[in-house]
Amino acid sequence: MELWFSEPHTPNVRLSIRVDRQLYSGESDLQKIDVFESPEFGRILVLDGYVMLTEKDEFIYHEMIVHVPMAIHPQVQKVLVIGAGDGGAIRELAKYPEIQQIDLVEIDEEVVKVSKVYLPKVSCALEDKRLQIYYEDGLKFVRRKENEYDLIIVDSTDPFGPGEGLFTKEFYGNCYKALREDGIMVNQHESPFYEADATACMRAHKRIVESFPVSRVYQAHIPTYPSGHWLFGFASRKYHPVHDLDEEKWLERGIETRYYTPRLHVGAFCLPGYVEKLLRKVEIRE
Ligand code: AG3
Repeated sequence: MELWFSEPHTPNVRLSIRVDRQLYSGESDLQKIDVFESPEFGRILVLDGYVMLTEKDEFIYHEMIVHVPMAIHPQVQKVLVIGAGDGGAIRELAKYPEIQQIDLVEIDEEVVKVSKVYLPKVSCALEDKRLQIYYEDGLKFVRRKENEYDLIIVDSTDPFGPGEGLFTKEFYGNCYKALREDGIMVNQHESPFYEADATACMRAHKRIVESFPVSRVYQAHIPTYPSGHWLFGFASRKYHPVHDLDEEKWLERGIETRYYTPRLHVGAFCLPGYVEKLLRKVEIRE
């Protein structure tokens, strides 16, 4: 018998991945959690029917969400990560010795538990001594924070379900406040390609532009996400995402990456014409 996992990317398009078996299926208070084993992509973490990561392509997403801001900010000591209970972003952050503290705020403890058991290659740094995990809503957590973090990484799900609050104006405003005066916020920014995703993308961009003095978007190719073309938001209180890149300094650290390079960093901010146009539409401040 053939077993396939399918995620609808639009009402008319689906991505199907052949699976060998289902390793885990469960329901937390917040969402359905599934883990599959597949011949092409290795293990796959699925929340409420949507692919969060696969072992084969997660390095692209996690390297891009972490190393881009880390190569810009001269001295990141304290980081807040919201979402990301799978630990992929933490694994990349753990490569930086200068980081002293990482606060991870994950709304669903089950995601952490399942990832620790079924996704050891992704969750391997969740025992890092610098890491403190809080199981609560990121939206509420940032409300209480002021002038505390050098970097905030928003590794959310799509803008519906448990992750919805992480795409609101209130949330971005609170992230701004929670950052130190030269802090950076990076968020997963959806895809510009299919209409519904593009709308979500524009809405998020508008709210970030209104909340931060510097706000740019960069891209990566992530095969298992809708359309394979994915965006990230770079918002900052001070630093420019390209002009403030210190290529030599980043290379000196000798951090091993498979996707990210400082050369790619610069190129990632060069967006296709139609994406620039989409974003420009919402950049005009009234
Ligand atoms: N978070 C973003 C996943 C978005 C994927 N969307 C989809 N498949 N429709 C990924 C979490 C990885 N740490």
